[in-house]
Amino acid sequence: MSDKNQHHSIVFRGLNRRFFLKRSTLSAMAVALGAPIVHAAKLPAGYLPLPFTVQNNPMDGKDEAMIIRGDRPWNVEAPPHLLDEEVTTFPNIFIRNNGRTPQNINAGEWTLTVGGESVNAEKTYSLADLKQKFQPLTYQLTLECGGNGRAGYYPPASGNQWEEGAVYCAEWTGVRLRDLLDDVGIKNDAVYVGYYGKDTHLSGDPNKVVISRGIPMEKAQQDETLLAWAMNGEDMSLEHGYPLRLVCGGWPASASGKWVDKLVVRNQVHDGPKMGGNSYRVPEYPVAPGEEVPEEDFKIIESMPVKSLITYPRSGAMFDKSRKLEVRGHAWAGERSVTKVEVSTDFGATWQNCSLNKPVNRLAWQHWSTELEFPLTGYYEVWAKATDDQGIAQPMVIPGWNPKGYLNNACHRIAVKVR
Ligand SMILES: Nc1nc2c(c(=O)[nH]1)N[C@H]1C(S)=C(S)[C@@H](COP(=O)(O)O)O[C@H]1N2
Ligand SMILES: [Mo]
Repeated sequence: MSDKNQHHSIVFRGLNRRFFLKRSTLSAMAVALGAPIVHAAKLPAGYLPLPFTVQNNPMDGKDEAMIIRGDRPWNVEAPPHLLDEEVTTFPNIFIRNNGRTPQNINAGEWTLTVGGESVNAEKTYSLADLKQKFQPLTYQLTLECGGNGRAGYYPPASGNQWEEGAVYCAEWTGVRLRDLLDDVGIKNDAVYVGYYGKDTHLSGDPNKVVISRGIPMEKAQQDETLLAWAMNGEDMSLEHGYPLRLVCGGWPASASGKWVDKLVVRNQVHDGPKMGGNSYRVPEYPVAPGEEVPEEDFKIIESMPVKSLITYPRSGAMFDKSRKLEVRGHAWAGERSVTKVEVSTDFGATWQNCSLNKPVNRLAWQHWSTELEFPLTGYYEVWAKATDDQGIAQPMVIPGWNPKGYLNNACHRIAVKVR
């Protein structure tokens, strides 16, 4: 980023969540945008046109590639237009590491041990055992980081400042965790399955566990919960968990352990690193922005909320007035399915229904599309809003602030300029 842009981003980030729009500033903004804001009168209070709220002005057309949020550990997200594929492929897949990627993996020697106080006896499998003993299955499963959208919160929450792109839906092949647990033999008191992976702690201490999260038995025993070795028909990429990872679609992706070499079946809620405190947990009740919340008032995030993305066109697209514009993207809703996607071109004053596909299987994201017309020259935004099968819709404004900035499922919006 050039110095000039950096300066802009700081100024505009400051304005981002605090600035209350005065009508008198609209004309100044139109000058900055180089176009009249067509539905300016409908801009809700507290909203700024998109270019004034994000780090990279979409009108620059510069956000081409994957966005690096951190290099130690390695954290990378996709700009939404790189998520346009129906099934996300490498390298358009976000990477979220809490420690260091394991090196020199030998898949031929890889083993998975299933232990913990709620197994009858510990058992160890090679990858070949897993592939031969159990029925392999393939599902498309959506993984979204619990902190996706964190950058939208004010006051800012600590952690990677994810915008929209810490989500993907890949096709995973592996065996059911349930089949494996049946083979091991578990006790009646089992309540949780936790994972351990081979990544190493940033401190370099080989005895320190990076992250060890888990899922309740009910999620562990779902048809779609897999121990997967393949992504999109190939060995999965190293960064995404090669040679074996847990995949728990629809839940915060932190439940989907990468480089898994040990599972523990627990007679209590798993208590590994990043299961407690405010990690992947949210207050049990709404809190005021910036409020301190006592640790005992947090609950573990389970199913992710309804959400959608506009993946085409890219934000900042410029096109001619006479053209009809195809707009498309994906929508997902954790354990639920999405029943409706709507788009608005007048800042949410009116909405138009989109066509929406059924998921190819449970927990896969769904594709939506529609055609839009823009009758006037100027600056527009396209907003997308999904509704789940329980009638819950995405909020148009940032939802409940929480200390770690999880679960921001506010409507995605893009900027378009019509000439
Ligand atoms: N072993 C291990 N598994 C892990 C993590 C990790 O740091 N180490 N990060 C978790 C988090 S927080 C997320 S969001 C997802 C990211 O998966 P991805 O890198 O395939 O996108 O992996 C999860 N599994
Ligand atoms: Mo995450």
